[in-house]
Amino acid sequence: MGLQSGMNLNKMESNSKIYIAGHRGMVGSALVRNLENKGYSNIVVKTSAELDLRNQAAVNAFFEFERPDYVFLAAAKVGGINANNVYRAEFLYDNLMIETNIIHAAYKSGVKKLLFLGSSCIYPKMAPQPLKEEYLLSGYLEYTNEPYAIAKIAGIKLCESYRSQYGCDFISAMPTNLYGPNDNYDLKSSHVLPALIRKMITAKEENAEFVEIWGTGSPKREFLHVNDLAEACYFLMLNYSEEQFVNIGTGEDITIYELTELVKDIIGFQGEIKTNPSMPDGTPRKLMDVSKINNLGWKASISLRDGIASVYEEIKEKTWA
Ligand code: GFB
Repeated sequence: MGLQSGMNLNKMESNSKIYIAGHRGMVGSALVRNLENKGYSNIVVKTSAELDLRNQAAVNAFFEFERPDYVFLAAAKVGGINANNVYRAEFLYDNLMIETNIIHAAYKSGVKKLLFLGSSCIYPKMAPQPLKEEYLLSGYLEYTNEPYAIAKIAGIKLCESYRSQYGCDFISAMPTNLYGPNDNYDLKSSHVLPALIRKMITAKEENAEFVEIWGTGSPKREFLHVNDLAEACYFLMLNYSEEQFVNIGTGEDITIYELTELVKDIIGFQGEIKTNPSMPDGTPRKLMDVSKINNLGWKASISLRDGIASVYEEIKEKTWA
């Protein structure tokens, strides 16, 4: 299959000014690494202390002053199932403010191209699997992450609407569950994979009899290494300029119990795995249909075992705060 029309109209050059919103996060930092490795030398970043992205006036002033050519919108309030479920107002408010301010300022200041990052939780809880892009808004959302999903759906619709009304080259990408360097290891707010790695390391050190996981262990999830995600975002920035968002994933999923066994094996913990059904399972399954990005010419390349092993190598000496 050929690339979509409109490709390469906006070719990022090595000296193009590129703003990466959220550069301290797992996704943003992977984007910075990826672009720097490719020789991009004019990358603009701001910490949240320097620029509060929820502040419209501050964001407008920043875009007026810096006038970036390209924007990767990876800034977001993120977390695992528990953080999404508990901090519902913050997940809705912060994410709506961040994306609305950036997308509107990008339009006003004449950004050449913007890539907005969403999440697989935008799909209806009971959508058929694998999740095709066209299933968006075809059913009810999963309760635990409904505020986050609503914010991310609004971001998709902003990009679509600014494209259709103003002709802005704003695209959206929906990654599956991510992991990699710079992840959050706080057991209350993290996603499942960093939580499992931390729990297994601690259990191994303490010679514990078991590790407890949340929920029943039966939900299925798909995991993508963030370096693969960064490569996919770069690919889309160069090669895709259409209204419809694009799924990014591996196209393979496993149960949380199987994931726990894999982490246990990699880390070498000898004890048992116990489930805790009093904690929520969330969506039963969210497997991305990745045929669109595969047909465009991009495929994930880091296997789950290799990816987890590399994260484990990086953090095994870490002391937990
Ligand atoms: O990764 P996770 O927090 O988020 O949880 P979601 C995935 C599954 O792992 C759930 C189970 O079924 C959890 O119950 N799990 C087992 C655990 N043990 C643990 C643990 O120790 N910690 C955590 N965190 N989970 C999030 C959404 O959903 O995924 C966001 O809330 C976002 O909106 C993100 O889309 C990618 O996959 O359930």
